[in-house]
Amino acid sequence: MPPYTILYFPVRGRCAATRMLLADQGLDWKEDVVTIDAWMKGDLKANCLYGQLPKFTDGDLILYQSNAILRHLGRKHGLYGKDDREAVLLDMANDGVEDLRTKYLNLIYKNYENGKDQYVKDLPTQLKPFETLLKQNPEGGAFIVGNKISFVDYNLLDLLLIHQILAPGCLDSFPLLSAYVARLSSRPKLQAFLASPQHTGLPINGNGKQ
Ligand code: 6SG
Repeated sequence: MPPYTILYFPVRGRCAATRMLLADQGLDWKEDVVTIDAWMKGDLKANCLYGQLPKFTDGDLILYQSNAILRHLGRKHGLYGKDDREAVLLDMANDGVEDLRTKYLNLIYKNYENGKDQYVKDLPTQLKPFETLLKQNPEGGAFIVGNKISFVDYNLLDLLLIHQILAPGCLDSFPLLSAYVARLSSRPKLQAFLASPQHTGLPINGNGKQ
C-alpha cells in the first residue's frame, strides 16, 4: 500500500502540481476518485474539513488544502529550499502562484465567455512577476528559487502549462519562463508522467473549459 492517497474529482485541477511532484520524485501514491454524482450526495462533503477536495492522506495524517499538501511534501522530501531565506522566498512565489490560480479558476468556472478576452490581455502583467523571480535568482534561474527543484516549481509549472493551453503563445515574450517550462517538462520522470494517461486522460477543469 503506497503511503500517500489523493482523494479528488476526476480532473487535474488542484492536484496536478501534487501529482507532478510525486511522479518526478519517484514517489508512489494511490488515487481515490470521487465522481460528481457521488459528491452531490453530500455526505462526503459534510465530512471534509472545509467541505472541499482534495483530501490527502499520509499514513494517519489527513490533510486538506492543496497548498498545504504541497508544502508538506516540500518539507518532507527536501523541496523547500536550503535555508529559511530560500523558504520564505518560496512562500512568496507560491502565494503569487495561488493568486493567479484563483483568478484563472474564477475565469474558468464563473466568467469564461465574457471574461476570457480581457483575461488574456492582462496575462503579460500577471506573468511578468515570475519572469522577474527567475531573473533575480542568483543561482541562474533554472528553478524559481535556489539551485534545486522545490514544491513551488511544480505548482508554477502547472500554472504555466494550463495558461499555455488557455492562451497559446502567452509565454513567447518571456524567454526565461519559456526556457523554464521546456527544461522542467523534459525532466525524465516528469515528462513520462505528463505524457501518461494518468495525466492526459483527465480534463484540466471540472466543467470542460480550458
Ligand atoms: C473544487 O476549491 O475540481 N475544491 C473544489 N469543489 C466542490 O463542493 N482552497 C482549496 C484547496 O486549495 C480549494 C479547494 C477546491 O484545496 S477544485 C471543491 O471541492 C465543492 O466545493 C476545482 C474542481 N472542480 C470540479 C468539481 C467537480 C465537483 C465539484 C467541483 C464542477 C463544479 C461543480 C460541479 C461540477 Fe464540480
